Amino acid sequence: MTNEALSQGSREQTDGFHLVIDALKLNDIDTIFGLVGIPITDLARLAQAEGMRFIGFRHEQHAGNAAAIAGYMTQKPGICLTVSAPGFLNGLTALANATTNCFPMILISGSSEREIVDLQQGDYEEMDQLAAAKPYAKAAYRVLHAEDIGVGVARAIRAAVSGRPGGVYLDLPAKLLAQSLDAEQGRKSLIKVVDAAPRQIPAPESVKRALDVLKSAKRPLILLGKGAAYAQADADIRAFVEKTGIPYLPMSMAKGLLPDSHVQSASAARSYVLAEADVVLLIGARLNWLLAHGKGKTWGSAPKQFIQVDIAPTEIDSNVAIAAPLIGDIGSCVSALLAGVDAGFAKPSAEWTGAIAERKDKNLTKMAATLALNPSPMNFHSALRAIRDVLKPRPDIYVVNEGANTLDFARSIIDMAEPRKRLDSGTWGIMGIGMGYAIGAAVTSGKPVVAIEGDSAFGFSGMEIETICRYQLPVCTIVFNNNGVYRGTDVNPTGGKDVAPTVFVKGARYDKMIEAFGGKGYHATTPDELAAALVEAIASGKPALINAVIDEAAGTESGRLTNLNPQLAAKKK
Ligand code: ADP
Ligand code: TPW
Repeated sequence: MTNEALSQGSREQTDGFHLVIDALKLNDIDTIFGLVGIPITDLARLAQAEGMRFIGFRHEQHAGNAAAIAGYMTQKPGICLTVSAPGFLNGLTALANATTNCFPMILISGSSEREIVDLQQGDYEEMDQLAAAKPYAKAAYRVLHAEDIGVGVARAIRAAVSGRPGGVYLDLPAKLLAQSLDAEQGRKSLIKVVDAAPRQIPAPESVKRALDVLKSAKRPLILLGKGAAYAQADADIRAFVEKTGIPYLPMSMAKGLLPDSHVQSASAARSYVLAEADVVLLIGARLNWLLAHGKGKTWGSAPKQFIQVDIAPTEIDSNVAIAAPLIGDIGSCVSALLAGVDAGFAKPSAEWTGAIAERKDKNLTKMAATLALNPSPMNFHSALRAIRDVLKPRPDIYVVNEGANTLDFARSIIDMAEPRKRLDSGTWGIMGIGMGYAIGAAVTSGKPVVAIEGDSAFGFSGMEIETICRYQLPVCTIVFNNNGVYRGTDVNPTGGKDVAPTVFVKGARYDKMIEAFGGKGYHATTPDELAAALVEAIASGKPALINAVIDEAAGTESGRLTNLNPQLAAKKK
């Protein structure tokens, strides 16, 4: 061997595996949520060896949901790592959900041999993952050469968090991970992303137009969406709401941005304010199905003008005409609006705020009476009253929530007092986010999590209670057990052996499931038992599951969304 070859051989080498981890770490990413297998097992091992946290799941969808919610909480992309084809597809649901909800995450999947995949020659877990990811992701990239890993990771980070946040797919073929490269050259190829989500300052004329429309209002209303919560402009948003004195409505994940007990919250008079407002200022909320597309009966007959603050210009006019679009990041837009609230800005009339207060009082009194009842078996209201009372002095606790009735009732009964603490089914009304979000929130924050789950909703991610036990996370899951999807009372009209499509095993003991993994199970049949179990579970800081037995006849089909079910147009003879 020549001297030159010797010195070449002794030069430090790196490889694709190391470069991926180095690139993530260089960008302050410290956690990977994933599930191992060919070709990424060593990537997970290496991440751990290099000081990152690797949280292993039982199904990729939940790893992806954990990554997405970590992204929402931190404004840094959450990372989900999966194997090829089936693992990738399992993670893709979470990626699509993240994109739909505007949460920044990166799905990194190993993939098979490009040459074989592209000629469709039948490789192990063969699939054109890049093509499959594209329609469901904000962006999708594939890296073929080790020296491009730095660029690939940098582009993925920037695409995930800049502008409207979303899910990004990064395809890493097996061959890439094993490629070796001179270590120095490798180091130089990495990119530390500078100002990944730059501020986007709104145009002054747009700010003026928005303020002019707002000043013209007789019955103004502010709608806060989860984009406003994501933006972490909490102090300015609160200052703007309070300085203007305008009543506001939080969308479900914006609850807590201002405490739900705030005097200006119009939540308890929601239908009234949506119908009666004449100028509506949307901050980080889309006029999608959750807001009846900004039209129809929900919005009343009086003419309405919308002002919309959003980072995505194409969101404007998506459903109805927007009189004053304000494009920019919410922090910059709200601070510009706040600066424009001068002495000449009149607070809303006492007639408007008084009418809202009257409705609120009436509705809250009615709700209090319903909540005070103690039916046996428990219903959604009495169970949620118990949970509400335990959570009230603990605003630091994260609340994860999914189901139909369980979601709808918990959203209105459980008050939130801190921003970004309520994590739920979001834009799609998806079932299956429960344990993934709970794990993501607990791992990211180190804070306790209470997951309030319909029994059907829980089933989608229930196996992840093993993950919760394995990492000893402070997560208490409460399963609202009413024996089925929505309720448990349907019968098979044929009298046949199969139960009705909505019905589960009656009297299931979900609490026994967690005991299999060393967690603490509770069986609660009354609000007192439920409250006692929850107090103990939270105090322990350990994994727990409460099987809360709810009247199987309580609740309605699809909860609040009964009207979205298409009706049978014809009856078969
Ligand atoms: P909700 O479901 O709570 O009504 P949506 O998810 O429908 O909220 O809307 C969130 C909106 O917020 C999206 O249109 C998104 O583009 C926008 N958004 C997200 N982050 C920011 C930000 N930092 N600045 C401005 N707009 C943002
Ligand atoms: C991925 C459809 C909406 S709500 C729901 C289903 C199956 C469960 C309702 O029963 P649960 O709640 O959880 O017991 P409750 O409080 O009414 O008793 N698949 C996906 N997402 C959705 N939304 C569905 C199916 C659905």
